[in-house]
Amino acid sequence: MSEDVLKRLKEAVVNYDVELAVEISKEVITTGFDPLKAIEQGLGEGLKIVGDKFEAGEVFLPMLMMAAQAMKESLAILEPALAKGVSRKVLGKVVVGTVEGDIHDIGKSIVAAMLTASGFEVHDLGADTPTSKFIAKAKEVDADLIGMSALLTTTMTKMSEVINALKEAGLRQKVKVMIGGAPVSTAWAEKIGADAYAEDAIAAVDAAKKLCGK
Ligand code: B1M
Repeated sequence: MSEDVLKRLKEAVVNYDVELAVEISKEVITTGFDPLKAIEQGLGEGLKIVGDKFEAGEVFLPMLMMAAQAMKESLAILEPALAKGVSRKVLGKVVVGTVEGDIHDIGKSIVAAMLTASGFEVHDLGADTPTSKFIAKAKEVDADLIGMSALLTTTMTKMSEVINALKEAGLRQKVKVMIGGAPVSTAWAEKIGADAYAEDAIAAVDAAKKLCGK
């Protein structure tokens, strides 16, 4: 299968064509094309285009939702292929979630899938995760790392709330913190006292390995 699959995946998302995106994703699996490339350079690029159009007022929320649906249904097919070849040795225990008030979960789920595929034990709390849930889960599983995602400028402040709650629980020395998502940055990570910022899923795996001493 040639690189034109990336173009076709991108176009399927841009055209809100859920069925076609799913069909091409199945083709990705059967032909052995790189699933991460399909997600990031195909589907993800399409979603970026629709997001920009949404911001410019050229498309409305229902269309954005259809594009997101195309990405989510395709991810359900592609994600299991990311997990192939997982090493049995657990590199670390990671609690991941999108912060409270934020329902964007596509990027977070890709990061969770890549961490799992790379050998981490991942506890995914989903989207709209209250601060207390991050802390309770970290305690319950004896986590090495908390990974938070935020896609809204209005919700990224929740990340510092989680870090403060970790300090209050006496866990900050033990539990490292990684953040990601479109509005956050290295500068934001430094400002709130997070240990790392990761731009994408590959960077998230690298950062998680460093933070867990691997
Ligand atoms: Co919304 N949305 N959205 N949205 N949406 C954005 C974020 C926005 C930038 C669109 C825009 O205006 N251009 C804008 C935010 C503006 C801002 O705050 N600056 C926005 C808005 C305003 C909203 C609503 C408020 C719209 C409304 O209701 N009026 C609403 C939010 C409701 C809420 O959360 N309370 C809303 C809703 C939605 C949908 C439901 C339609 C849908 C989400 C579906 C879902 O996730 N289940 C949606 C989508 C799809 C988007 C865009 C188009 C795409 C986000 C995405 O999934 N990208 C987005 C525009 C954009 O980002 N360009 C937009 C693909 C994904 C693979 O990338 O999430 O960046 P990303 O993840 C990357 C990296 O960031 C990184 O790795 C991932 C893989 O490479 N990463 C991490 C992410 N998390 C990480 C964690 C890590 C490490 C790395 O460590 C733990």
